[in-house]
Amino acid sequence: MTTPSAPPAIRFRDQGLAPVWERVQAGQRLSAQDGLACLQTHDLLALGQMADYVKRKLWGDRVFFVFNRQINPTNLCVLSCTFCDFARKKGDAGAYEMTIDEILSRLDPEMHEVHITGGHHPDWPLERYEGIIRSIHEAFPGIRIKAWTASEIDYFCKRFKMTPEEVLARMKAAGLDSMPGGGAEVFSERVRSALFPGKNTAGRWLDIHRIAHRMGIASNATLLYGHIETCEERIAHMVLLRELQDEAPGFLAFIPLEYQVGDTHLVSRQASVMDDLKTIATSRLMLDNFPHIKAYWVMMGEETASIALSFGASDLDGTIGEERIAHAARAASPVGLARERMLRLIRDAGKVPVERDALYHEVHVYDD
Ligand code: V47
Repeated sequence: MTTPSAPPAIRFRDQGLAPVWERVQAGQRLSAQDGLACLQTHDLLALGQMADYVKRKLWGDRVFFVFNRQINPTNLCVLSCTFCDFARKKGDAGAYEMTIDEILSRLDPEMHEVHITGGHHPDWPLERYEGIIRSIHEAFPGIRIKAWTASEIDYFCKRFKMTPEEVLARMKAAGLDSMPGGGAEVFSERVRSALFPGKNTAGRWLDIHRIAHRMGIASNATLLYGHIETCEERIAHMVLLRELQDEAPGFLAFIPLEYQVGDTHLVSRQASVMDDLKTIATSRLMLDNFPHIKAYWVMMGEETASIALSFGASDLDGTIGEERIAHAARAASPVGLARERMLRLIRDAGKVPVERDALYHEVHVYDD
């Protein structure tokens, strides 16, 4: 927490936002109706000022990032989600499986996080997934391991006839520190049955994160937006996450993931920069119990992510190294960024870069 800054004098073009601002200044929780007013407004600058006020109260000018590596151990997947360009079936061109040695060769002891997620492999045993965590933990004890989405945990439970508690206890004993926020997509039965009918329900995703938090495993939460979902569904998703965070705290960051059109073409064009910034700002205002909102540069692009740092975002994710999920859908961003480029993105936005680990422990403040 930093010293609260005085609320800015906001000139509203959309007077519908004025009562929202009253509530934000009074520190009151926003309703779903308020969230909709934010997401649907054309008064982007007023919305951004409100979200920036909340972000500054929490973190001042500081913006977090991590020197990390993303590992996607396989793209073989039993699911057939219609938004995904990454998954392959056995024998498909481009299908791959990484060995543990290949995974270890991508890591460097200077890193502070490895983010691991991949396809739901048709026949890897649990020991293979557990072995990935254990081998990394043994070879690089200083790297914090953020691995397996709730979707993957749900898949392990079904395949190996185990409870989430049993699977998570095995992973934790092997060296798991936290869980990424993927697999949440949009908490809407309508969208689930249209786009990812084989995947976990919203209730199951939330249950697994509840269990993880109670076991002392921190996690993140995502929202896949910019396809067939409605504004109401985006807001309902945020409300469910906020309720879970009240009940079983443990979320570190919320990450809106901009759908990459790629070859799946659920819609004809990518979400606009306006939509990206409104989603970031609205989530900062709605998720009053989440420490961080992450501007994921891989999917929204570096330029929009840098602007998002003045619209409520307090985290840029990391250097990543070799991202494959968004790039399978032809994301225009680079596959990784050097630490110096992260620093420049944050400084160009007039912010102070803070390097962190996966659990948001500070590693270095670049305030010189
Ligand atoms: O769950 C798949 C999404 C997610 C596409 O926790 C797509 O710190 C856009 O969860 N366009 C995996 N998105 C990535 C993820 C993530 C990313 C960054 C940080 C964190 C974190 C988590 O990627 C999947 C799915 O929602 N996805 N295909 C696509 N075409």
